[in-house]
Amino acid sequence: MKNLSSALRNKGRISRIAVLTGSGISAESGIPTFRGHNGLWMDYRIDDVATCEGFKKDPGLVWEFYEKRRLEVIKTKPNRGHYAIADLEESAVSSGRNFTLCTQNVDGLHKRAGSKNVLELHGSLFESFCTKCGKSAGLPENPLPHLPPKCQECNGMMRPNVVWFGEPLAQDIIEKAFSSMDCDLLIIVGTSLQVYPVAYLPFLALKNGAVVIEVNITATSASDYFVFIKGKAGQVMNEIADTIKGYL
Ligand code: BJW
Ligand code: ZN
Repeated sequence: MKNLSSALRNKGRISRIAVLTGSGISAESGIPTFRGHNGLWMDYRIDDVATCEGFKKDPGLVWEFYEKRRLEVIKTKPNRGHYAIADLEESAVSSGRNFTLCTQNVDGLHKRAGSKNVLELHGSLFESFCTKCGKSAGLPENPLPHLPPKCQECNGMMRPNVVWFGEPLAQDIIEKAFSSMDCDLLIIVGTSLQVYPVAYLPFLALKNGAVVIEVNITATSASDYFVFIKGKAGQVMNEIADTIKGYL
């Protein structure tokens, strides 16, 4: 943690902290990541399950994909990485600091770990909305009786509230995420930074003068720009959070 300590010492007062997470933080809870060996995209074609066109072609298949993942997530628990971030938020906020957690994950594990100010940039496995009238509906903790589910209001077809390729991110959420990059410290955890517009966020933080640290088991193509800490999130995040707390 020497590099982190010296970067924080040079930075001075840390008033605004942002965290950006990806699927790697949930890997130690047993949830698969997307890319690479054992990633979800090895077993499913993006075009089939993560685009509007795929949904129009075979909504049943897409619902099965998300139903399976939702039911798996319900059986899992947040891990030490999620808890370390929630704990850091609590310390930061109680010391009068600003704290925002931007996550690309749809698994809800950060909220279950106690994180409060969470922006779910790519939606949630636990929400759906109607393709006809737009009405939102939560999804239960048990299997849905029929797939695809129907809207209670207009009988239209519901879809998962997740952001697929080619779709815009919710404007209010991405605007808040961009604003949160006006920070003193950004911690990136467990993302390959291959998906836009999220992959722009760390560069905005750098432009704003933030110390940017990246936690990952392997370097990404952007690691050279950051203070890179190699390790599993669940194993290193506690020490990182403790180091940061020393500078609050
Ligand atoms: C560990 C670990 C451990 C493992 N500890 N680490 C500009 C340039 C180029 C392309 C584009 C661009 N702008 C838009 C695009 C197109 C596209 C895009 O980015 N394509 C790229 C692939 C090139 N983007 C979009 O289409 C986005 N929409 C958009 O921009 O709309 C514009 C628009 C405007 C107006 C009108 C219309 C459109 C939408 C992107 C949506 C992405 N959605 C998904 C699916 C969400 C739902 C679901 O979950 O099914 O989001 S794709 C998938 O990737 C998911 C993830 O959130 C996202 C990121 O993946 P993540 O989390 O980084 O996972 P991995 O697997 O890649 O990485 C895991 C990492 O963890 C690895 O690095 C491991 O090493 C590490 N790791 N274990 C620490 N224990
Ligand atoms: Zn409806």
